[in-house]
Amino acid sequence: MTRLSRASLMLAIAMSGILWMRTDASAATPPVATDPMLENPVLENPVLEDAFALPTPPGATTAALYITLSLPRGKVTLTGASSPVAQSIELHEMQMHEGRMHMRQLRHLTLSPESPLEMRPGGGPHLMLTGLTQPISSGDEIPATLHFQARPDQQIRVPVKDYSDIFTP
Ligand SMILES: [Cu+2]
Repeated sequence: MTRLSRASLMLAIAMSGILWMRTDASAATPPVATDPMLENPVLENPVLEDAFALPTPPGATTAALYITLSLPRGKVTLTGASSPVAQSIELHEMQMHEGRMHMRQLRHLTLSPESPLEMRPGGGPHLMLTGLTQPISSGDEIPATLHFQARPDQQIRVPVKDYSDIFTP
């Protein structure tokens, strides 16, 4: 390589650097709607609705808590819950197995726009308050916190309904 061509190569590299910097700087201007960056999923928080708990029979130390979680976009994982009125809140799922209802503990529950988490009595997922520090009666309101993966905690106040409000004849 001659001295001249090396110099022109260096110039070309320098020029390309300037061009690249210009391109980079223009990328910092507000992106247009077709920018693929805008189509990246945004970390949205789940929408919480219809939370309620059921009263405990005398002497019971557990209570079920139901809530509907939905999400406009993306995916979110419920990793747990806590409440000052219970030692812990477990994620449970009711499943029919050989003709009998079984309850098993889950580590987490994932929801997406296509599959919201609709907790209802009588089957499927629910939250189980265990080690209740006090009995739960209809008309009470239980404070609780839901924990999510890569999302902030969400505080909820859960009304305790009466069985007759839930199980209509
Ligand atoms: Cu349960």
